[in-house]
Amino acid sequence: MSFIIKDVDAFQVFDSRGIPTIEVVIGLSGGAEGRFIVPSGKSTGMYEALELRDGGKELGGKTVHKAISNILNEIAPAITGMDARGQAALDKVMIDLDGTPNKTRLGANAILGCSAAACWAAANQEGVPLYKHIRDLAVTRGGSGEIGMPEIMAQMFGGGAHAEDSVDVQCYSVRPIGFKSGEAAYIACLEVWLKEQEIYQELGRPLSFADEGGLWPTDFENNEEGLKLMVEAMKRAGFVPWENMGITLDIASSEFYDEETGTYKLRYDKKELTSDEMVDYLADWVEKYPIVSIEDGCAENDWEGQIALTKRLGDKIQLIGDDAFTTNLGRLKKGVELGALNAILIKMNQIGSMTETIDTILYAQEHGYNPVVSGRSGDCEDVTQIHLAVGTNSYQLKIGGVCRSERVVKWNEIIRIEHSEAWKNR
Ligand code: 2PG
Ligand code: MG
Repeated sequence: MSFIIKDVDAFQVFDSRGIPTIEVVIGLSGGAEGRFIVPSGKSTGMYEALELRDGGKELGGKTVHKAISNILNEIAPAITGMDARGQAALDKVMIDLDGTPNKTRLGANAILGCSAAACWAAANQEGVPLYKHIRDLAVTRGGSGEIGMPEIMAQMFGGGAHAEDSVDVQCYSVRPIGFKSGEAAYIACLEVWLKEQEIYQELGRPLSFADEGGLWPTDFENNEEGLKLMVEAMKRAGFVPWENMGITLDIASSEFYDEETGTYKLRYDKKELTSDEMVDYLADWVEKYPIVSIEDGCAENDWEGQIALTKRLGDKIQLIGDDAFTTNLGRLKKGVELGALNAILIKMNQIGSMTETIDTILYAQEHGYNPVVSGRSGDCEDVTQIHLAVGTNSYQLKIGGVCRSERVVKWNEIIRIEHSEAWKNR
């Protein structure tokens, strides 16, 4: 009975932006422990499960004391005595205890903290890497049991909500194509990154950084300039655009979509575009630049735009839904029915439990939508996303820039896994 949950502890820690979040520690009767720190977004989708914060004066209202008290006083008594290997049963108890569709009573941050900490505890008690335990969980939910190292993308410029008052586009990343390992792909991104900094210095721009570690888009002429700079840096680093290096963009267009007028207000380009014009705007970029993936090209409620975008570009490039799907199975099903987009961003805290996250990944895979596991702008030293991507054989990974500890800890985990005996003998 060594997998029985014995203790649940939770306390406030801080993310990469210095914003409070929750760390949960779960101890099992066999002596193993699992811990997890909940990530947090800035450009959050309106359909995400609720991140419970206190409001009030302390730390801008961002403290998480209520969510922690919910863990200690409600969740802990409900899950103590349960088997940590029974992830689905555990998550169901917490979801039922919350009793709301969007986890608004206990908080998705409280529930996910316990869900993922229990997952780590079970893996640690069993003495296996987390990705193997997640693989086994996925099999119990109907998964094939395949594991795999995801392809990667890495941010070069951070804009939008991650660099206030700069360009509208939130994330300009490079995506290595056809590299033999995660480590080799990461090193390729670093080569481009070095050239990006060299170009910035030649232009006399400061090397300052946005929320996810990419360069701050200082003095960009327009949203398009980031694309030009990326192509230049790729070439200087010796890569061939389209052949072994591509561009991926997170437009995060819900941030500048005006629901009332149904238009996209690209402040930085001084343009106001209808949905169709927004599709044209992006299609024009795809013609001119080695863009292989676009995320949230249209806004979360603009399904017509998503469908038009998919008709126009869906057979050429990857089209990811982040705010559109929010890792929510119901929203993904709607997208599949409508033929909107062809890939889904996966963020555990958008939905709030490991089981629901895994179910959404499996559904995406069954329906030909690439799952792209993602970090958040407020992240930390936690590496769960890497194991989630590997253990579910998710297609791709998006964890922000190549530098800053909360990102590098994840790149290093890829390298660590690839160098492990367990991986070599998989
Ligand atoms: C996104 C994420 C990560 P945030 O929009 O994809 O880049 O940003 O965590 O702020 O929602
Ligand atoms: Mg996004």
